Amino acid sequence: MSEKIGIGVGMVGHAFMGRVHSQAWRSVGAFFDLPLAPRMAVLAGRSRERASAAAARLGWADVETDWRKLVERDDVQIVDICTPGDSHAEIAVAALEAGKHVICEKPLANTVAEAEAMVRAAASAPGRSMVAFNYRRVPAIALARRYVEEGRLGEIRHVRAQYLQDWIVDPEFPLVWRLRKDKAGSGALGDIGAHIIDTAEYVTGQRVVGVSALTETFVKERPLAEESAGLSATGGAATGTVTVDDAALFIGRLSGGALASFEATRFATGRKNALRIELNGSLGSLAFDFEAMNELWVSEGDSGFTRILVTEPGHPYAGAWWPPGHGLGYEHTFTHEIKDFLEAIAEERDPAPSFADGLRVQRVLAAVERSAADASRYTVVSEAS
Ligand code: SOE
Repeated sequence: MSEKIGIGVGMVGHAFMGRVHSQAWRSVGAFFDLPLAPRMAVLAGRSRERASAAAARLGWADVETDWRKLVERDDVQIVDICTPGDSHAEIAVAALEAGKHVICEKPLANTVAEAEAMVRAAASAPGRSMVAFNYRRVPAIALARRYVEEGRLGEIRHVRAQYLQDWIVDPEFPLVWRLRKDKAGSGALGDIGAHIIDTAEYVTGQRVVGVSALTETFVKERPLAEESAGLSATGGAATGTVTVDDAALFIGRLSGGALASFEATRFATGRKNALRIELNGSLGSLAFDFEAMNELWVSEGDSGFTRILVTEPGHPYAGAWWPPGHGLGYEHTFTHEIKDFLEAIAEERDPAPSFADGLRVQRVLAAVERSAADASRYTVVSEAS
């Protein structure tokens, strides 16, 4: 085994994304033979008590209560941003200017202007930067891309992408930060729609070049959140206004000529984390659903769909883990992301998806919002009663 060079990591935020990133930093070196050995140097969170408890539980050596202190530390070479979108740009730009490598949760920022500032900072900084679209690192999705690259589907005509969740169907579910425009930028659109835009672009190798959209906020008032952890929360009697979309539907054209449809909703009762994509090409089709994430369905010729269990040693990432058929979970996608990020740093090349890729997705999100807000793009058939 080659000699490992240590690299210090500082992570900002320790909620759902912080927990899953910690798991990736902890386990990546045990499963992948990497040139760099990450050291979990410091975790930043505003409350010392809560950050210290999280650091002890998740494996971080030290704690800061101000992310600026973390960014300045000499034992930190990588800054991992796991905060809501309203702080991404400020932290990322400061970290890049301090010469650090940066990995940042999605969507890259809350606005196109912030994302552009991040891309500018990344372009002039020595550090490498990556936006954390983890679903690219699902073995079945990486295999789907391989099939498209090999030409096995022929010319791609249709892309059908959906991201379906149901965790806010209950109108009494509180107004957590993901339902506030000032914190999250947008709702289902940016939180999960961003993932399917990136997944569609990644798998097809094509860019979204135009969209037409509808968005809706079904529940407009919710109890204010008192406590929240991950996607669970409790609220009180006071209520507040939901300032983001609950669902976003849009159609689009891709740069290679494919027609695409996208649906992002947190109101798909019964669907928990159904990131789905189907591609139809001139020679074949592919279908994937994250709720059965170890499977890829493929149709070549006129065979109809058959299932591939994506757990063979030759499948992307799979060989590092368990024997065939034993399967991976959500957390592994983050381990793969960290592995790819560390390899890019060691090889002095830009990782993918880059901040520029994140900016492209941000521009699609903004175009969807513009389209949905433009009544002239919507043809009324009859007035809703
Ligand atoms: C909530 O919708 C959420 O946690 C997203 O924020 C994540 O990006 C997605 O992976 C799972 O769902």
